[in-house]
Amino acid sequence: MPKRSLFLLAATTVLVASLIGTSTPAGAAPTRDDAPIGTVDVVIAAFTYLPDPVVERAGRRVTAINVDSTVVNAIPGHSITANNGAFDSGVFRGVRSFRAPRRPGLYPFHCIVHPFMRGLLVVTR
Ligand SMILES: [Cu+2]
Repeated sequence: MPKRSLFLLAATTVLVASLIGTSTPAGAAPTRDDAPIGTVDVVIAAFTYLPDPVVERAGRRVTAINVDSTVVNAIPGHSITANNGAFDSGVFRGVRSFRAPRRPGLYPFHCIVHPFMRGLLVVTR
């Protein structure tokens, strides 16, 4: 892995940890469905979807953060688009949410801007 990717991964990890850390009061059990703003299910960094695969329960909200595309760089937004059309985040910068399919199964997805970006959403009951 190139040094730059490692840096981005480390920076992303810190970012996600701080987001999750501030979204859940101490001692409270997090509930994914009623997740407050700040809970992230998918991170897009260095043209990679993390984690791989993404796992979510049927019909739940999937929240993604794109840390690649900022106002100070020229990287266009990314999308999380199901290969079979079951969901589509649309192209976005920053944070975007969409609904996981209601039918459990394996949903390969890609970025419509960068077709080489591939991921898998595992939808559970
Ligand atoms: Cu992309």
